[in-house]
Amino acid sequence: QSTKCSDSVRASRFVDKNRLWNRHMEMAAIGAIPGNGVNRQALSLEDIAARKLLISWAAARHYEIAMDGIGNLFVRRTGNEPELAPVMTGSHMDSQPMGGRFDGIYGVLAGLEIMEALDEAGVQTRRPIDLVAWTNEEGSRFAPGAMGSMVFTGSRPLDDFLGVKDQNGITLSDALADTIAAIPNCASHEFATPVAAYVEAHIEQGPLLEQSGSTIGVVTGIQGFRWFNVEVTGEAAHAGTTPISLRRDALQTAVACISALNALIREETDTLRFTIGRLDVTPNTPNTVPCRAAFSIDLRHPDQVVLERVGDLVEATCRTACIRCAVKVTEIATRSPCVFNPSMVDSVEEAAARLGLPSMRMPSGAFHDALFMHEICPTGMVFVPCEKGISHNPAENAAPDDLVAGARVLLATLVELANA
Ligand code: HGY
Ligand code: MN
Ligand code: MN
Ligand code: MN
Repeated sequence: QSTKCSDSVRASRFVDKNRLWNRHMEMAAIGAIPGNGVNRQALSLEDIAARKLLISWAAARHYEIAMDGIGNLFVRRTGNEPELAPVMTGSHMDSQPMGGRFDGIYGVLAGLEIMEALDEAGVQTRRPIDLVAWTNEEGSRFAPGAMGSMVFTGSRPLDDFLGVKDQNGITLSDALADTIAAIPNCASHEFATPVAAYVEAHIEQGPLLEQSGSTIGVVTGIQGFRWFNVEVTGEAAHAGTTPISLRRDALQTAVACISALNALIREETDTLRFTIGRLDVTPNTPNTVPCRAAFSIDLRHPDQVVLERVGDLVEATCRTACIRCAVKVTEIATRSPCVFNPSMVDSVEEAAARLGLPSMRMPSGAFHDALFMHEICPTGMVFVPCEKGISHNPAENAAPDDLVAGARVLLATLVELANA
């Protein structure tokens, strides 16, 4: 083994299981909800508190801290050749409104943990190592998700998102300004700075790893997705006096659209993922015929051809189902499936092998910021199991031993890349 390689195995022993677990519990106390869950939505007071906590830990180690124009938070552990492009790791700290204690935050805390382990092992790397906490990966408050990594990588301009409103009518621009103001004296970070390689650690959010008995998921790629908003406009009317034949009932039309879409989806194989997670009704009272109904569509598949074919049928299907209303279908985000660079997949697999950890290759059903980082640099992911594959649910759970194993693989992978 090269000295660097044995360095990474030796340093991986400094990854501290208790420190990693206790930090998860400290973070989980921010926005805690019943059932061991968290509600820490993007750019909320809870997100700001989590950012401040992360900064306090990073500042204690004298790492450099910076934030870019969409609030992505960067922590740098410098290298012997600081002018070189860094290797980067990270994930997100924002959660679903009924989220779990590990989705996203694990990748951020594992990234911080490996930096501290390298300090304690006295290991320096050629390249700097950057940790990033991406803004708004979930897209639950401000849709779509992965805004931070989309803007950083240049996939979408910041201007596309500044006017997006949450359900209380607050714009992303205002929430972002409040977040940046709450974290003063933060150095600024540019978009699209060079990155030598990116590796993200994440819980699998599915059952395959746990079922297989492997500890480490060597992620081979991420399926593609298309997000749509469907807005139906009808006419408000009195529930008691208006005959059915005269109604322009937006909710009835939305229900008709949804059943037509379900009929379309039933023709497809079960590898297609189709979710209507949000339905807003206006005025949302029992005795007024709804004048507006809007619903979300989250469509995913590993094959771009299927994603295009089915996604392209959404608008026509809704139009046909319409009953005397206006229907507006907007595609708010899309990303083709990605297959990670084979050398990155090998790096993660070899790191797990060097550490004697059982691993299996697998695709990701969930999207991650890695899906966008893949566009600008060699990218890989390390999965660890989560209990029964439950995620986006307060019951989401992971075992301390698995979390530390994933962090050790992350360390060993990043050290190799940072010395390449
Ligand atoms: O929706 C996703 O795939 C991610 O968990 N936000
Ligand atoms: Mn996530
Ligand atoms: Mn998620
Ligand atoms: Mn993610």
